[in-house]
Amino acid sequence: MLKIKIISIFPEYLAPLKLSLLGKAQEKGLISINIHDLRKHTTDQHHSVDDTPYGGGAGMVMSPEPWGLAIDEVSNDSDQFDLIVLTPAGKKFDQKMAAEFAKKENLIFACGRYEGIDARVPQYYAAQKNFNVHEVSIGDYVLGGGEVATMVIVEATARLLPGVLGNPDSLKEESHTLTNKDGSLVEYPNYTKPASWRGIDVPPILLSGNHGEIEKWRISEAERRTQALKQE
Ligand code: JET
Repeated sequence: MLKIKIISIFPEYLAPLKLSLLGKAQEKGLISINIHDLRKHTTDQHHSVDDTPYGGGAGMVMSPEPWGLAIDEVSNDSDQFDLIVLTPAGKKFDQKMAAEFAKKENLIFACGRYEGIDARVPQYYAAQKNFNVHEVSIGDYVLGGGEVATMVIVEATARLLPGVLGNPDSLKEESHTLTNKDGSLVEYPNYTKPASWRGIDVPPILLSGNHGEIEKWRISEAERRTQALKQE
């Protein structure tokens, strides 16, 4: 079973992880998701999690102490842990990375806020022999914090685990259609009944029953769409 721990100063922000596909997967015992409040690991009067940046500049930086205590609490010395730090400066998340995360035993997500987490936190855990540290971005934009990015990665990862999807053929289908020879994402257009809707007909080839020709048409449509996206 994949065990996921998420550390955040806004644990309620992650409530949607109890719903739908991920909620069912937890009920079935296929994954566990535990959310931890960073503020519980503060030791000062005001429960502060941030401080002014060394070297000056605007904004605040998250202090290393609560992060160290929180990560130590959700880990141990005997198991292997992958620590995922969400940051716009990280490696871009994709389907391949989701498949790698889906093979792991223990994932810990660190949701930073403000101007970010003290850089010694990922550095420290990267030096621990039972930790792999991944600085990951979900795209080139800045979020208020890592919570939404964490939900994206958890959802994309969990649906790849055996038993999580109701219809496992959907995954097989994806592995054929999602990636072309350049490794970029492609999708063909989908249609269902009625055959004619508001004057628009479903492409007749899809009603022909000729599965060879349908497959060829879908591949060419997917390639056409991928090309069109590349034009910008
Ligand atoms: C993000 C992820 O904005 C994103 O991530 C959340 C975030 C916001 C502000 C600071 C921050 O710091 C992380 C850090 O790591 C060492 O300091 C993270 C945008 N695309 N993907």
